[in-house]
Amino acid sequence: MMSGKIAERRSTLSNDDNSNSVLRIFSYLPNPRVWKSLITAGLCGVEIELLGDKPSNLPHWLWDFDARPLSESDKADSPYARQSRRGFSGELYKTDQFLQEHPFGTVPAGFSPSGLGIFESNSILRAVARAGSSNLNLYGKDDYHASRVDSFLDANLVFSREAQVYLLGMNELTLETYNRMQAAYEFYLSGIENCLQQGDGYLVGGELSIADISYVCDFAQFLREGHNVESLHNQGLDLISKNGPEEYPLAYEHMLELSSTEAFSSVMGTYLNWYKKKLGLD
Ligand SMILES: N[C@@H](CCC(=O)N[C@@H](CS)C(=O)NCC(=O)O)C(=O)O
Repeated sequence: MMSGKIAERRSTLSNDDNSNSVLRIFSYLPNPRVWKSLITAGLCGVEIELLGDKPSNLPHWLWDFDARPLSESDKADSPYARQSRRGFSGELYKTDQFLQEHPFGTVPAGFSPSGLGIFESNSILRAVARAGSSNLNLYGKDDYHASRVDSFLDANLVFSREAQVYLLGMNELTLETYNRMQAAYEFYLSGIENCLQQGDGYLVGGELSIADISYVCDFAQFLREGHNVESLHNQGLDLISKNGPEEYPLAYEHMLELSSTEAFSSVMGTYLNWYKKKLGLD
C-alpha cells in the first residue's frame, strides 16, 4: 500500500572530517521548500538524508526523527494522532519527540545528526549552507553580507506565507486573500527587481547565495497559480503574475536563468517547463 516510500541520500561530497554536515530532512516530496536545501547541498557538498513520500501519503507516516510508514493497525492503536493544521486535512501521526523538536509541527522537518529539530525551510537551508561553507560559501562573504542574505530570506518568508494561503485556498478565495497576495507579490517582486537593477547579477554581494536559491524555489512555487487560470476566472479574478515578465523583467529573468543551470534543474526537474513553454522559451 505504501508504494511511494522515498528514502534517498544526496550529494555525497561531504568530508570525512566534517561529519556534522549531515542533515536529515523529512517532508512530503517533491517539495520546493526542500529543493532549496537540495540545490545548496549539491553545490556545496553537504550530504543530506531525505525521507518522505508523496503528499497524499504523509498522513500514513509516523512523523518522527525515524519517520516511517504506518500500517492501518499501527494507526488504529497510535497515541500520536493529531489534528492537522496547515496544508493537510484530517489527522497526522506526530510523536511527542517530533513535537518537542518541531514545536510548530511542520514539514519540511530538518534534524541534526543528534536529532535537534530545525524547522522553517529557510532555516534548514541556512543549516545546509553553514555545513557546506568550507567547500563553497553561499551565505555571504562576511557577517554583514550574511545578515543581508537573512534580510532576503525574511522577506521571502513573508511572501511565501501569503503564497501558501493563496495557493491552498485557490478554489474558494476571499477577496481579502487575493488582495493580500497581490500586495505581497508587488512588494516582494519590486524589491527583487530594484536589487537586480544595481547590476551585480545576484541578490547579495555579486555572487550566488542562498538568498537567490530561496527566491527561485519559492517564486517558482508561486507561479503554480498559473495552473488555476480557470478557477480564478470563475471567481472573477485574474492571474496575479499575468504581466510579470514585463513588470519585473530582471526578477523573472533571474529566476528563469538560475533554474536552467545544472545545479537547479537537476533538482527541480521539469517543474517550470510548463511556464517556460507558456513564455515561448522551450
Ligand atoms: N514556512 C514553512 C511552511 C511549512 C508548512 O506550513 N508546512 C505544512 C505543510 S504545507 C505542514 O507541515 N503542516 C502540518 C500540519 O498541518 O499539521 C516552511 O517554509 O517550512
